[in-house]
Amino acid sequence: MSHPFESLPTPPLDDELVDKAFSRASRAGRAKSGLDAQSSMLQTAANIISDNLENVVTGWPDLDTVHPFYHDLADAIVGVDALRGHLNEVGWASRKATDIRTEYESRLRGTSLETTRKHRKQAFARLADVVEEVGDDLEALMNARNSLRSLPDIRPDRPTVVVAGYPNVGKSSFVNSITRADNEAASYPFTTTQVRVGHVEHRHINYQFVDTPGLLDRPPAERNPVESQAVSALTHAADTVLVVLDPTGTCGYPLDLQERLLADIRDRFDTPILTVYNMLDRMDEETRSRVDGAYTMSVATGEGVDAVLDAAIEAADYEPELPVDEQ
Ligand SMILES: Nc1nc2c(ncn2[C@@H]2O[C@H](COP(=O)(O)OP(=O)(O)OP(=O)(O)O)[C@@H](O)[C@H]2O)c(=O)[nH]1
Ligand SMILES: [Mg+2]
Repeated sequence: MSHPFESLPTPPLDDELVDKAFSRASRAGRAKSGLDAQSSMLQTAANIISDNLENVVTGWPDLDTVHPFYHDLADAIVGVDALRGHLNEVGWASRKATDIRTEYESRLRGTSLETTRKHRKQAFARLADVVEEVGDDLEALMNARNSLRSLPDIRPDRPTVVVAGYPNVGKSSFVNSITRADNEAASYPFTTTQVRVGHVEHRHINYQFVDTPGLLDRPPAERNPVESQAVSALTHAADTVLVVLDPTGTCGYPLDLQERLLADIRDRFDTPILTVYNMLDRMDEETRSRVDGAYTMSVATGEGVDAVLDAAIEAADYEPELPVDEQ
């Protein structure tokens, strides 16, 4: 498993679940006769409803204990409080189905077949109501599942370099040039561009480089609440932030704007921040002297790229945790 929301089960919709429960129940009923048939129908229908609803709830990871990166990400995408609310409702409905079964089981006992059948029908109507009551919750959980299952595979416990900077400064070019060809590209539901996660192997440790189009590429004030929450998620995953700047203006943004973003990122992250001036191949003498002493590179020619990579890996400074309890 790669991330905690990857294998969420598909919740049934309310109509589907009621149909399934009642058709299994009538099959179970046909195998018996008289009072036994009615009681078997009740048990089957209630159990199917109760079990299926319970499986919906247990299929979700515990939102209190998932890594804060995934917690904040889920919050950005679907809202954790809303999610909790839907799961609580479905859990309630599962228990309610069992309660209805218990309640009617005792009523079915020792009555005439006609009364038994009447009670059983009443029980079915109440079961259907209970499921219908959580129909909206099931639908919301279905949507949440669809939004969360195909997230980019970022493992927050691994050393992670978040690559930030204005659009067109060369973030993706850098990540592509240093990482394996099989980089995973995936979309977050809140960015229009694709998030890429590149992997670099260094001394048997896998470092993740996360490209962040649409998130860390402009002033915080221009981010909507969902994007801000996603940035918050990134603060839990990042071990260092590499801010790429283009001092030549090729990207279309003046350097002072880009440097303001750098200051914002320093405020937001309490990890080491590494800055690199890209487009070295396009810098004139004046620009070169302006950035003298800082990291510079040209992704286009490859100059300086390895040094930046080494610096990023060192800044991420990953020390594998030693097992505390060796037995
Ligand atoms: N001359 C020159 N061009 C570069 C360099 N690095 C990147 N480019 C070019 O700049 C353009 C933008 O590069 P990208 O890597 O797409 O920039 P980005 O930061 O990922 O942009 P967004 O994804 O829009 O945020 C591309 O056409 C690159 O080929 C460089 O060092 N020198
Ligand atoms: Mg890009």
